[in-house]
Amino acid sequence: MAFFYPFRKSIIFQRLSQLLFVVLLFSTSTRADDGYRLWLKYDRLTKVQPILQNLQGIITPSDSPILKVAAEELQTAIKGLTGKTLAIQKTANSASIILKINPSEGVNNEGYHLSRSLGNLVISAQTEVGLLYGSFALLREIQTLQPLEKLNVTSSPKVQHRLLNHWDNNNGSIERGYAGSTLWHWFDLPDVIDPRYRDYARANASIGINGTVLNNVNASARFLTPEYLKKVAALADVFRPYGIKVYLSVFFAAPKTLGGLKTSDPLDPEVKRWWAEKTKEIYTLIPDFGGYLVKANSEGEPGPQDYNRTHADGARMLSEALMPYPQGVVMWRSFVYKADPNGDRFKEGYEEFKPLDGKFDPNVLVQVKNGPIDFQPREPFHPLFGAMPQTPLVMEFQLTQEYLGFATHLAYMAPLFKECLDSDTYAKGKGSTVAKVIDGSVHGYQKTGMAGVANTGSDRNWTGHPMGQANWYAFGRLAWNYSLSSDKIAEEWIRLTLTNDNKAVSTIQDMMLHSRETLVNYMTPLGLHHIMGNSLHYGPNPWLAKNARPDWTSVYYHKADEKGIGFDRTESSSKALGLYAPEVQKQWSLAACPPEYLLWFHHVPWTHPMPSGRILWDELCHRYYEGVAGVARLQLQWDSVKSQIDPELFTNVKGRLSIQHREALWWRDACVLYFQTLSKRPIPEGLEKPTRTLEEVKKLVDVYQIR
Ligand code: BDP
Repeated sequence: MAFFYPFRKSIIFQRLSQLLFVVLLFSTSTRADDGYRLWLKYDRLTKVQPILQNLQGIITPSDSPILKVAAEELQTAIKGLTGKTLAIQKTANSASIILKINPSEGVNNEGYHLSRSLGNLVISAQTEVGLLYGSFALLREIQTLQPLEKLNVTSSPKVQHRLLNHWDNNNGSIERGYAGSTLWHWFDLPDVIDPRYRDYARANASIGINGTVLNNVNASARFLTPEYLKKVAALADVFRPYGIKVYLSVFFAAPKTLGGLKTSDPLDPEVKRWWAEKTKEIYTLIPDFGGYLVKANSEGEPGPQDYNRTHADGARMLSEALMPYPQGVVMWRSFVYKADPNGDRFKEGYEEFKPLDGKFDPNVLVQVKNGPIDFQPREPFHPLFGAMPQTPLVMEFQLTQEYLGFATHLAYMAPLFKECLDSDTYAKGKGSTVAKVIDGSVHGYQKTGMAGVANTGSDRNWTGHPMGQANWYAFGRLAWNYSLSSDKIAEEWIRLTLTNDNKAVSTIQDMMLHSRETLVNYMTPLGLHHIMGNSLHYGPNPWLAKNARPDWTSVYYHKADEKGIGFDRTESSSKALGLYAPEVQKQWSLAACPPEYLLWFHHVPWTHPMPSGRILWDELCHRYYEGVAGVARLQLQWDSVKSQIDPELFTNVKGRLSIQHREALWWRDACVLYFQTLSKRPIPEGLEKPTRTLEEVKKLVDVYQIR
């Protein structure tokens, strides 16, 4: 026995170490996913298609910075996905991924064509940047398990300027940012280049975003100092090989505050000279600088009206400074509104900008928020779309969830974006959708653009809520091609980011597709809007009646009284509905208005009959309750996919959903109990009564408002 003992011991030792190895192996293969890699994970495929197995090389026509980036991305991705290292070469002698410039390829200057030729996968485009986009598109095909044998994809972006707008400040904070602080380390730049800048550029290029406005629209003049311009130039250098241009938001009064001039009057020759010189200084450092974004005479920002000039005069001052640089544009925002207790904020952007149509230079685009008020969970499309035939309009969406539960609530926003883009303006008859206004096909705009206010920040997973990444992804995909459907984009994102398991994919897709409507139900159903927490814009606050401005209260918007609820925007009151084409007016008239938009346009009695057969009050209650039930369903669905999701990511989303459920109840109780003080009607039968009083719910809001 004694003889065998050491032997047995060594067997046990061997077995133990084998076990340890397996445990280690297992724990690395299920290593927690912190979300940093976004939709560019490139984890090993469980089944590798034969055509991929046979690949040997990547053929690229040159090693220019853009093609180097494209080839290296392909190389890294294929290595991760299949385990094979492909050699980057100039000529093909075996099955390869071939990058090919073809000046007569039937795509536009950023488009691409993907095909298979024998054992090769071919990416062809008219330009290098087209090849870069094609490379990412090919990887998307591979990652989402599309059959490569049949590869034949042609795609060109429909919109030219596809931009993220960062509302980032030079002190590191982000206005309305919920995912940490700014990505840009202003104090370290230009000497220290955070590798994350490159990953940011990769992520954007992979979805076709080609520009980034680095700083807040409430801009600091500091970004125009020589010291900061060097930092901006350093970022531009990192982004350039990814086809991304940098832009800056500018502070209108900079000639005075930074330049020491007596005025910032846009017609003053000294002021014009100052901007011309500043612009020249920028282009010396950044030859492909994209241009300026301007918020003027809005929410206290200075602007041309301080000098009795118009927005067109202000824009001209900058467009003239940019004239020598053909790629530079001015994006002038239309988000303006006055503090008029008797007015209707809905109309103000329209009333100021419509008369200026035709008065802007050709290198100016007017940037319009998707809706007339402010990034609400649901808004009708902005009436300026379709009303500015001579002025290119940039669409501005908000990806950061200022009014949609910050980074805590799950709200997949592609359906919100699509709802606006697919709306018909009837500007030139049926089919003149907002999307077709934006892409220039309705009015023949020469310049086109779409902007998304970014939801990114320094959080390791970029967007705080892991599923918030899908909104960044969806924005890029829709800016490239607004015809894509919300469910197709969701499926892509899930397969790239979370799992390729078919059952889990369809469950998560269903969650995503219902999430926004669920949120509308528990926050602002039936066309209610802007009834959230004061200034913070979080949580319910429908009773808010006093503030620095009337249009910063809730009662201004819901106008609930003992008779009924809703903002009458018809002929008999604010007349805002009259800003739309007659066909649109008809579709939102009281007789035809879908319930989703009812209280946007009409003040209706609590007993108003609804299509469901209920009276309005009962319908309102039902929607609030349905919102809470919807979140409970999201929770169950998420629990059901647990085995297919990385544990860290699963727990993160699960925790956020449980907050969302608690807060949906908070919204429901707050709104139902408050509106009940006016409607004086019971909670409909079949719905359990809130277990707390209105006073108790009001206290919750107070806690959130403490600064
Ligand atoms: C509002 C935000 C505010 C922004 C403003 C804007 O509350 O922080 O500065 O929009 O878009 O939604 O200019």
